[in-house]
Amino acid sequence: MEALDRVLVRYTWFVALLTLVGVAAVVVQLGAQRAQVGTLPAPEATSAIQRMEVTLREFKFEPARLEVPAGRVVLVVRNEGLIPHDLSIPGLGKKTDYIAPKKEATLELELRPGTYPFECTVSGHKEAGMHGTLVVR
Ligand SMILES: [Cu+2]
Repeated sequence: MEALDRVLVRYTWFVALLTLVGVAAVVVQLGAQRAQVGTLPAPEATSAIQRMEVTLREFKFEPARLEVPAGRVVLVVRNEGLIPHDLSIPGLGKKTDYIAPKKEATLELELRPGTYPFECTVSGHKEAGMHGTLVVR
């Protein structure tokens, strides 16, 4: 019987040791998670990217004049017309794909101060009024 007691005591110690190791692992993991949360980018870093919207219709851009400070801009281009259109800014070498009615596209722009004309490249649309000006301050 004495031998069995000794085995039980040893087993109890073993279980206690395993439990301690387990608790220590959880504590280390929680600490690591907190450290990760601490390294998330500050909100100011993302708010520096401007967002601008322009709507396409037959045959105009709304608004036709866009003004924005220099820097990074995401231009959201939404087609509220009845046929496909696009938005091209030749001075920046940027252009959306043709956008189907009720769909939108985005252009990510890195803008320097200046004046950049934009237009729809579908044949005849620019002449019909689909052109505008992007002014970067
Ligand atoms: Cu068009």
